[in-house]
Amino acid sequence: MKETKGYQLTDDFLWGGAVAAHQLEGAWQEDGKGVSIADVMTAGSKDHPRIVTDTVQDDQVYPNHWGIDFYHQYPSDLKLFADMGLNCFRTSIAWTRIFPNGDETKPNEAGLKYYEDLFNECHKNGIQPVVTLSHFEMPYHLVKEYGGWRNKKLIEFFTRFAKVCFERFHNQVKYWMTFNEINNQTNWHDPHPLLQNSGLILEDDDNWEEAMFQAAHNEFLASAQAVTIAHQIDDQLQVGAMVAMCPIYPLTAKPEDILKAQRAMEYRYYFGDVQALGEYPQWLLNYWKRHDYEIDITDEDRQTLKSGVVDYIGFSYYMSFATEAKGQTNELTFDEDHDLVNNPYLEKSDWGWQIDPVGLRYGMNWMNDRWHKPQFIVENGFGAYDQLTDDGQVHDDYRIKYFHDHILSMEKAVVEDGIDLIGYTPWGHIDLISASTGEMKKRYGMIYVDQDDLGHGSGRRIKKDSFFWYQKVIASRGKDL
Ligand code: BGP
Repeated sequence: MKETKGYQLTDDFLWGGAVAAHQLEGAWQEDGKGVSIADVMTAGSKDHPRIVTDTVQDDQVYPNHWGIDFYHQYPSDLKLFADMGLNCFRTSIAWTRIFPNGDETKPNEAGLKYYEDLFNECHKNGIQPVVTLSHFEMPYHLVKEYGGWRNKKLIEFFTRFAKVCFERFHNQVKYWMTFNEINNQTNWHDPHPLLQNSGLILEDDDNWEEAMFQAAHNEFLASAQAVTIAHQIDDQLQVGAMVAMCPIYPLTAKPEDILKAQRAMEYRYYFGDVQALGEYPQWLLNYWKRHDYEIDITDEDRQTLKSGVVDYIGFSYYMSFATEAKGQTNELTFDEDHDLVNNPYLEKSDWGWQIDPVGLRYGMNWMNDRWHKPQFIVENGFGAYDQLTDDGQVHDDYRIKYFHDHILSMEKAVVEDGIDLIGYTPWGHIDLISASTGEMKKRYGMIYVDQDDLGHGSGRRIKKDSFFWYQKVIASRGKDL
């Protein structure tokens, strides 16, 4: 390991870990929980996205049904997190535990009680919960009955859910986020990720992009209204956006490549413009016109967006992208399937994710220049095939190196560049189900969970080498890297 010393961050800096309800809780049918979109996604593989089946079928594997059984094991898991030194813990509330179908008017008390107990247990362990309202899941009923987020009715359902949560948990949870990685719906054009982000199942005659813009607009409205409601309930509450930040570099200094990369950034991050600045950028209005898209946006909508701008920018950071102009293309689009090129300066994970600690600092500065909001790194991490060795341990020095380099880069952004950063919660600090593959074998944790892709195994929790390393980092407030 390199012996680099980091910068010591202030005492109020939040050091945590991050998970999402459907990737670790399991208990998919307990205490009145309804069926969420995550419950109808089967396991996939590295190359094949997870498949959505209309109803749960006996011959398919649905890993979210069992997760890592956090639903029952959270008291002992939280002790482990406290042992690691975490002072915050990012998780999400499964919408279907509170409103099983999504369109009820009365919440499910058993679901509320579960999260109340969970958050109490966090505080008992000196850990403050940080909560995402919709992390890649929503009631499946809202997809089937209403067509997902393209339907404006969902705004009412979501804000009711948000209000119930703020009212019940405002004394336990200060930092909230509305939609996880809201901008990831621009990435791929097949139905699966759109379902994950916006509950859209595309019909043959749908224009995916127009549907996506409309769904995103409805999510923006729901998010902005949630911000306003939260502040009315308790002016101490902080409600953030959550974007997936993967800076997009031009492959070369050729002006067309630079323009292409700039346009790709505009396209991928306009979500932050709307949520942080409260308005759409002009290029996008022009783009809709050029494509004859009719997005339903009223003057009242514009007002809602302006008055409900977020308090901070939560973001995930795993990698950077690179792109190049192909032919005459300078259109404002970016599609991971066609526009990504290999960056020869970077190494990749086993899943092809380019490892780029410098990109974290670059991305933070880019967002700071543009949105002028405090930031919160709510995901960062390294997915790998970990091995439990004969000594019963996991020697994950590759993960320690990844965290070392990224935390150092983050500290430079804070101390040298002056970015206002609330905290850092590495992704999946305990092994859980991968969102993209539905498998266990893509592991991010600093705590190993003895379980395979089919849910077999003892479920035992084992501290990896990275656990002890991160424990030291937190204890020294980021200095001892
Ligand atoms: C983000 C999601 C998480 C998470 C992470 C790692 O996109 O917010 O839910 O899973 O990426 O991705 P994966 O699990 O696909 O490796």
